[in-house]
Amino acid sequence: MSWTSDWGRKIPNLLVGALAGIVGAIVTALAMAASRYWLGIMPPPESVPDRVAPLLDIDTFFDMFGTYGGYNGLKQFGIVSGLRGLLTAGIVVGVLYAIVIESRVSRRSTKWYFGVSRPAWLFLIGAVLTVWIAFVALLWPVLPGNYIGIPYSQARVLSIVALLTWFGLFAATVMLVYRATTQRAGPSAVEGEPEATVEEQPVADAVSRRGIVAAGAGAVLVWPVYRLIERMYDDATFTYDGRPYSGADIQPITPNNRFYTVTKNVVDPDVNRDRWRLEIRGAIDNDITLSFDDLQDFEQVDQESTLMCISNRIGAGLFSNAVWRGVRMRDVLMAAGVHDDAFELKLSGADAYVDTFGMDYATDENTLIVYEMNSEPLPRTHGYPVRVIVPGLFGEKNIKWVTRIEVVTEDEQGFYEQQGWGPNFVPPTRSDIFRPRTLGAGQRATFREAIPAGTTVDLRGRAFAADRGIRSVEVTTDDGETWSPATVYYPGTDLTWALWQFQWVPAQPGEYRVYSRAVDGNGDPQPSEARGIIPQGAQGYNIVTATVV
Ligand SMILES: Nc1nc2c(c(=O)[nH]1)N[C@H]1C(S)=C(S)[C@@H](COP(=O)(O)O)O[C@H]1N2
Ligand SMILES: [Mo]
Repeated sequence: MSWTSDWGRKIPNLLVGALAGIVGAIVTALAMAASRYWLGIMPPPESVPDRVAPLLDIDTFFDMFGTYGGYNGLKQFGIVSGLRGLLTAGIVVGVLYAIVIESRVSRRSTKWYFGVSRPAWLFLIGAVLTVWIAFVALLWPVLPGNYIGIPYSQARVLSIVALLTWFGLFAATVMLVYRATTQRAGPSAVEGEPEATVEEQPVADAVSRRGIVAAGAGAVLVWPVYRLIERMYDDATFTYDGRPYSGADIQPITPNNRFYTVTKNVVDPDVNRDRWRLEIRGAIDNDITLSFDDLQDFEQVDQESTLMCISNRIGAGLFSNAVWRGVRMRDVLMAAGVHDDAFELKLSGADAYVDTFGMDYATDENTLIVYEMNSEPLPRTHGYPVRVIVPGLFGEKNIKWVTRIEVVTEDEQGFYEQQGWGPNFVPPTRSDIFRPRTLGAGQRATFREAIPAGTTVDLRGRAFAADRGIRSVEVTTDDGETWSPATVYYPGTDLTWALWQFQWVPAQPGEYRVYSRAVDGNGDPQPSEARGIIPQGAQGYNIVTATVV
């Protein structure tokens, strides 16, 4: 009976193929984790979800938050699916490899290196090249990401080489594990021997023994993979992504360790400042590449300005205020010589996050490239060593860990804009109440504690109008029947929030609806109509229900 028609003996080979694939996947996972950890290269379980996230529309994106447990749950789901996908792909390729190498054609064909047949070699080479090219094409926009801050143009090459190395390593492992496990003793393995002799080898025992060794080796490698992933997990953004600055003790300037944080990353960049470069490219006369020291050649400015996320609900804390130190974007652009057909800036971070803003903002004197926050080097989580601050636009546009600024001549879309956020990224004027302590947001907030009638309540809140400034704030305690001026005790500047205060003495027990309205520096009142955060940010009153007893 011919071997190839005997399924009873074929199945062990398929199992060996699957085993080789699993070991290949584990070895590859180890290589990927090590490259990510030490070289900052984004591996597919991270880069594929990152590439796909902007392609989802906002509703799907938020539905997935619901399904997987918020942004953090979704990020974990992405990584876990990636690892599962790697394992599945490993098994599929391993089994296909077994089918190819054990085929009649393969057994009859000449052997190439390592005594492995030509068809088997061609299968692996073809698979590696196909998958590599497909990944380079799919991941093209995120390939310049590098979490230790290797400059943008080098990072793309590095990522492409890494993909080939990982896939090549996978194929080599499959080949070697398969070969070691199935290698037959005696002359039958030698090229040119008649096939018949192969059938006579009692291979089953040897196969199972070597298979156990290979499985053991694979299992042992799971440990370092696990340890590396665990170390990165400790470093992950899960503990702080989405952290608001809220509470009854809000200060004019947010301390760095309480500044709100939003990041798309599972593990944020940890940029090496000496290696870091800022590349200015695109529709300019002179390409410029700035080191951290080079930045200091431009005039240094200090600027207090407030940053707010587009998904900050009314009354919620995804906004904060700091004093930033850096240089003006327009000074750097001046040195580069921007062409007349410039349309907007396309900015990229070390994490391959991309966003854009128009030349009006790019050349505004308030748009900065900053390296200090409240007199300290930028914290890692806020963009160390350098980020962009663009007052007047939502937080999304303030690129952290910035590595590249490209002047483009056509409209391009950023990470979140692709999902359908915007197109207007100018925050509407808003105000809210943070003291006494409140629960909930928007129109459904309440004071946590009941208020005794006749006592003086020290109402405090924030008001923010992007780069338009706050002219005044009024308060109502009777659901808009009457409005009284609040005292703005911290006016800030046109670029910051203002903090206000109002002494309220409720005379009678009952339920009250308390809220504020701000007027911006242009004299325009804050919009009264409620609007959700999708797609252009929330607006409306922060209506707090007070129970007076
Ligand atoms: N490189 C990079 N920049 C980024 C982001 C990011 O994920 N990566 N998130 C953006 C978003 S959505 C917001 S709201 C702000 C938050 O900045 P912060 O964490 O310093 O408050 O950074 C923006 N810049
Ligand atoms: Mo954001």
